[in-house]
Amino acid sequence: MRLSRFLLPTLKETPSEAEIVSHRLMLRAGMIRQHASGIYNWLPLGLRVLRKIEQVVREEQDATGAQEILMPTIQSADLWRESGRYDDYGKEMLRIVDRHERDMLYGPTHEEVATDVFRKNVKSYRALPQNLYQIQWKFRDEVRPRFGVMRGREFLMKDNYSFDLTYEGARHSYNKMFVAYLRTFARLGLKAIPMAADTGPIGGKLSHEFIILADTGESAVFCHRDLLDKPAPENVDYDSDLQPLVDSWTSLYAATDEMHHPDHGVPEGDLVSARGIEVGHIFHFGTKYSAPMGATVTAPDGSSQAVFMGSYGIGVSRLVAGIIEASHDDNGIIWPDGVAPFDIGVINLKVGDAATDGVCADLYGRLRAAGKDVLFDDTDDRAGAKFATMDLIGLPWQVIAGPKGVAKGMVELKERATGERHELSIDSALAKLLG
Ligand code: P5A
Repeated sequence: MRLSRFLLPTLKETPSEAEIVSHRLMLRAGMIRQHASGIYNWLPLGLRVLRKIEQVVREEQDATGAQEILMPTIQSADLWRESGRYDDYGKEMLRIVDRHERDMLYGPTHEEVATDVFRKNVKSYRALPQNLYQIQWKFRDEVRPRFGVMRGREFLMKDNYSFDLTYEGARHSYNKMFVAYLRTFARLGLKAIPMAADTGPIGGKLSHEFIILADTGESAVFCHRDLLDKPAPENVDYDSDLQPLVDSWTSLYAATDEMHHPDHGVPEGDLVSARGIEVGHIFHFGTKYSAPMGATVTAPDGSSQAVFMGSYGIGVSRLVAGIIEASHDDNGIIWPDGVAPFDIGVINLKVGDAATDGVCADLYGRLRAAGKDVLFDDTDDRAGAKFATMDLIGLPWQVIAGPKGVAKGMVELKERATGERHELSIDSALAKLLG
């Protein structure tokens, strides 16, 4: 992509409405623009990051055997009357009346719709277990939308719904998601800690929140220090018994302040007290929805049985902000590999100089031919402004070409995370970037 053609409305000044660093940087880097309170436009740079995160989430879900579907954003209120949540959900639910005076709503979550899909399409225990997921927009009319996409009213969530014949089966489905979440957040460059959690309006008794530690986090959290350097599991066999692996995490104390209790048993020096951002939340709630909504299957003994269910959420749009909170410096964002909007920025320091133009065009072409996402700064801005923009938007690598270096056959390669710059021959720079 040529920067001269790319919609990248960066801001030099710090926007006054943004209280936390991720919100400031998302506005300054031209990733998002507010449409209304808690509702945002995603501009090209922001959407690229959102899509990259979605893809990591999707790959880790697919690896567990979960199947992707897409449910509607607008739902019928009747389903929520069946589950008994229509009146309970309160003012966070955006209620809509259609032209036929039917009560509708913009989905804040999809337990009812998923249960309805299941009950209409699965009749026998033989089809179990099932785990269906989607990546879909939600709307919650939050009292205090704030911090940009961190607490929006409209936000993107990955949500799954699992269906099992037995409690033990449901526990395995829960454990699969527990492990998949550890892997997903690690791939996004985040250290997310599972913590015993309150179930709120989703319900059930068993629940974990996945929390990343950040000073700007909305909740106070407490955990055993050993959780901070516990590595995420690799090479997982999702058909094996995952309970020992899950226990190795949950046996170390971790709780959000609602669940924190004074007799936690952790020696004082080992207890970390910090602030955190909730990036995921998993629930097991048994037959809370399947029983009232009649989501039953025929069991092996011929009886009709309500299925055991769980639901599992990841805040995909919140993660964009969460990753920035965890990875930035005074100059801007530092994207971890795998979520960066482009892999490499190519900077032409002297547009119009034939030799420099030629080297840049060559680099741009060869990097793209090798499958890299490249942002090519072909504008005639000052060098200082170009460097500032590239640092602000945080691409992992920058290749800088100017007439002096080009005359010697050299370019500069800068790694955003370390700030290290090296002068290299064009071929060595390419080898390093493609190696
Ligand atoms: C689980 C999947 C649920 O809604 N039903 C379907 C369950 N859980 S949850 O904890 O309420 O939300 C899941 C994740 O969504 C993110 N999230 C938000 N992100 C941005 N703005 C919001 N207002 C918001 N509310 C929730 C969180 O990451 C949460 O863990």
